[in-house]
Amino acid sequence: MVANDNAGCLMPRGVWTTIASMLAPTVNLYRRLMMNTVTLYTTDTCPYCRNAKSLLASKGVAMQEINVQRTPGKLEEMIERSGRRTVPQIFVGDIHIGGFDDLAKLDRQGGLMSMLA
Ligand SMILES: N[C@@H](CCC(=O)N[C@@H](CS)C(=O)NCC(=O)O)C(=O)O
Repeated sequence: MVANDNAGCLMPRGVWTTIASMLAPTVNLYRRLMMNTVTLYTTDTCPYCRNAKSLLASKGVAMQEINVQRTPGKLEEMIERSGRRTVPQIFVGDIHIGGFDDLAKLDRQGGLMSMLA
């Protein structure tokens, strides 16, 4: 019996390779965007949140803001992801930066823009 080197596939191997290479640029772009996405957990009244947003905006950094007061479940998510209860909590991709003080320190040390480059 001849070995079937396409075992388990419905199409010849070359077709899958072609599809994978066509999708690769999109997948890489998506991965890069997700890695660099800045997420801030905030509340409406928090001055540290305002400071963090101003700092990021002054650097031209796009951010995703999650208001933990207005969005059910998000306070719990923030605490789970960061281990902290104060706002803001800031992430670059999945990397936890911390609060505003931590963000400002990272920026002073030149680390923020290099994380986002
Ligand atoms: N050092 C922190 C201070 C953050 C902070 O104190 N946030 C206040 C709101 S502006 C807070 O979450 N207070 C609630 C608490 O302390 O439990 C930072 O820079 O982010």
